[in-house]
Amino acid sequence: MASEINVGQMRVLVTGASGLIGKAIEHVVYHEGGKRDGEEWIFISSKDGDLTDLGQTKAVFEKFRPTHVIHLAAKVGGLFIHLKENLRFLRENILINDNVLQTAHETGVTKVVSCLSSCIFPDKTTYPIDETMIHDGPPHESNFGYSHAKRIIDIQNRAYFQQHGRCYTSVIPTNVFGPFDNFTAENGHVLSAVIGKTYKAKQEGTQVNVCGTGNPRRQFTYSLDLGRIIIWALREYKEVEPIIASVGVDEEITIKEAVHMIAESLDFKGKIHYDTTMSDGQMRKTASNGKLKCYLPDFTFTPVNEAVKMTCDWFVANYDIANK
Ligand code: NAP
Ligand code: GFB
Repeated sequence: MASEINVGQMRVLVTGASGLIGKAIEHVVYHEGGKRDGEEWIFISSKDGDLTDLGQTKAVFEKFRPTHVIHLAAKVGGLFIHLKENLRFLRENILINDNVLQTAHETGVTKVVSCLSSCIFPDKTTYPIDETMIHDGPPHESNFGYSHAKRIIDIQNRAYFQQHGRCYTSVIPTNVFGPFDNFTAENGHVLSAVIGKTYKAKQEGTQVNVCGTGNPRRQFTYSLDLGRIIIWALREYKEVEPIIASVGVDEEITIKEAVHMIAESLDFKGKIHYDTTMSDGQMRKTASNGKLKCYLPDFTFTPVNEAVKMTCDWFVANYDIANK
């Protein structure tokens, strides 16, 4: 399925722009020359309107009148908040996505790029996973609420194309990290949570407690790299079907390797303790970026150790404003 897109005068609304990926897109647009002539970019957060509420969503679209939308707004978090709040992840994300996509359609938005996640793929599968496999079996139990809500975006995109010819599409990131992440121990994803915990342990001269065995494997993608890909997708990617936006399968590392990169970046010399009573979550979800590489053969990802170092440096330099 491919649709014609009219790129020229664009008023781009970025929902969820105060978060990790929104901040990365804002950086690319304003500090890497990402903004082109004829483009206007609008970055909004929940302060501009609660997108779980249809009336507030309509008011946001009436106020900003976008022609294009990058839809990032979502209830997001690491493994441990998912384990506690599957229902909330399911309901809030279903509401946000339905309100945004339907309002975009009703107000004539030409293109929407939404974010899925590699955790939504079937848990029992063959590797590497690719874009054709999203609906092939149940997702991992730890985040089934979020995963089903995200899968429905893909169904909605196909339905908006079938019934209305809309080019509403999605990208599928793997684990993302970078400046402006959620560094809290309770709700953060692994890299940001462990950065926050390691920094604190260094200040207090204590050990770092890492959850689980450290054996699960993840593909970690730097938020700035993802921001560049999402902007490309908004302008150039014409398929309704999703595209995996991630470092390649060869870049996959264990949690333990990631923790060691953090310790090195923060110059932490203390003890690292693995609490094996805590969940490992999904052991792997290795995803192929082969489709992306066909479209963008020259795209280079920031090596994970360099990106971890830059994120640690950002955290230390911005400790006062970081969400920790
Ligand atoms: P994030 O840092 O948690 O930011 C979430 C954003 O959504 C914030 O701007 C937040 O606004 C907004 N938001 C939440 N609830 C809202 C509501 N009811 N109404 C309006 N806005 C609301 O998330 P992120 O990591 O940047 O993720 C962006 C997108 O990428 C999400 O769709 C996520 O599912 C997807 N994704 C993320 C990862 C990852 O590893 N982080 C991986 C794969 C996919 P406030 O700041 O005002 O609350
Ligand atoms: O990033 P994360 O929370 O989520 O990573 P997922 C979880 C993995 O890191 C598990 C280990 O193996 C944990 O045992 N881990 C170690 C920690 N220490 C910590 C810690 O302090 N905090 C956290 N959070 N983990 C998420 C999904 O899965 O992937 C989301 O739940 C989202 O839906 C995201 O899509 C991209 O990679 O397991």
